[in-house]
Amino acid sequence: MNSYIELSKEVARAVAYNQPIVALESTIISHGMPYPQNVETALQCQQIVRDNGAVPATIAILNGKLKVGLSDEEIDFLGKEGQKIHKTSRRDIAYNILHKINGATTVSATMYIAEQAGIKVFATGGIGGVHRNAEDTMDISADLEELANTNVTVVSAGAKAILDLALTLEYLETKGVPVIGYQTDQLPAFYSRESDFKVNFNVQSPKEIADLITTKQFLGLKGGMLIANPIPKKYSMPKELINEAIEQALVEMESLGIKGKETTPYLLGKIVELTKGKSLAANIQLVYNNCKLAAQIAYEVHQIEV
Ligand code: PSU
Ligand code: MN
Repeated sequence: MNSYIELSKEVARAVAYNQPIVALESTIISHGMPYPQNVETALQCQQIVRDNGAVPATIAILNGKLKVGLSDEEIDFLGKEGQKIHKTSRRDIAYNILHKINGATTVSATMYIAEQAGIKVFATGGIGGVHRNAEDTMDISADLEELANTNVTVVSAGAKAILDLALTLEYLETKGVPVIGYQTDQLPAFYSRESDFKVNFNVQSPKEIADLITTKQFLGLKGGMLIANPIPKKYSMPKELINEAIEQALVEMESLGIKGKETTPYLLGKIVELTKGKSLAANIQLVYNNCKLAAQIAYEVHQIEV
C-alpha cells in the first residue's frame, strides 16, 4: 500500500479480515456544513455504514499522512476548524503532504486516496460538476475528471442543484462515466428528487450495482461510476423554494466576487441561511441515505468477491 497512507485501527482490521469498506469524505465536514451539525452528521454517517454491514473509512490529510479512517477527535477537529482547514482536491495533495498542511478532502481527493487503499465504494452528498456560467468561468469540478480516471463508485444524490446539471451530464458522457439512477429514471437534483434530466440506466438493487461494478472491473474499463440516489420523499424540498434560494445565492455571490474553490462552500452556506436551515436538514438526510446505499453496495461487492 502507498506508504503515505495511515489506516485507523477499525479500517486496518477491516482490511486484514477482508471486510467491506465505505469511504467517506471530509470537505463536507469542514466546508459543507456548519459546526456542530457537521460533526454530528459525520459520526452518524459512520454509524449508518456499520449498521448496514460495512466499515466506514472517513478520509482526510492530517500531519502529512493520507488518513483512511479517523478518530472521533479528528472528526471533531475538522468540524470545529471548519473553513480554516485546507479544502483539498487532487491538485493539492502532494503539496499538503510535503508541508504537513491539514486537508479536508473533496470527492476528487477522497476518490484517489480510497483507490490507493483498495476501497471501491464511496458515499458523499452530491458531487461537484460543471458550474452555471462555466462557458465564461471554466469552473468545472475536478470531481468529474476523477470519476473519469479513478476506479471508485461514488454514491451521491445526483450533482448539487447549484450546478448546471445538463452540462454536468454532458461532461460525464464525454468522459465515459456511467450515471446510474437508483430506482429512478430521473437525475435527482440533490435537495429534490427530480430534475429535467435522465440518468443513463435505472437499477433496482444494491446487488445489481455490485454486479455492474465487478463487470466493469473485469472488462478493464477504467474510471468510476456515479450512483444517483434520490433524497427520501419526506425530506425532499419543494423545487420552487430551493430554486429561489439558489438564484438569490448566485446573485449575491456574483456581487461579492466570490470565485473558484470558495464557490461551492459559499453557495451551500448561503442557501442554508436563505431557507432558514431547511436545506441543511435535507442535505444531512440525503447524505445518510447515500451512506446506507453505499454500505449495501459494498456488502454485495464483497459477497461476489469472497
Ligand atoms: N456533498 C455535500 N456537501 C459538500 C460536498 C459534497 O453534500 O460540501 C463537497 C464535496 O467534497 C465535493 C465538493 O467534492 O463539495 C465540490 O467542490 P467544487 O465544486 O469546488 O469542486
Ligand atoms: Mn470549482
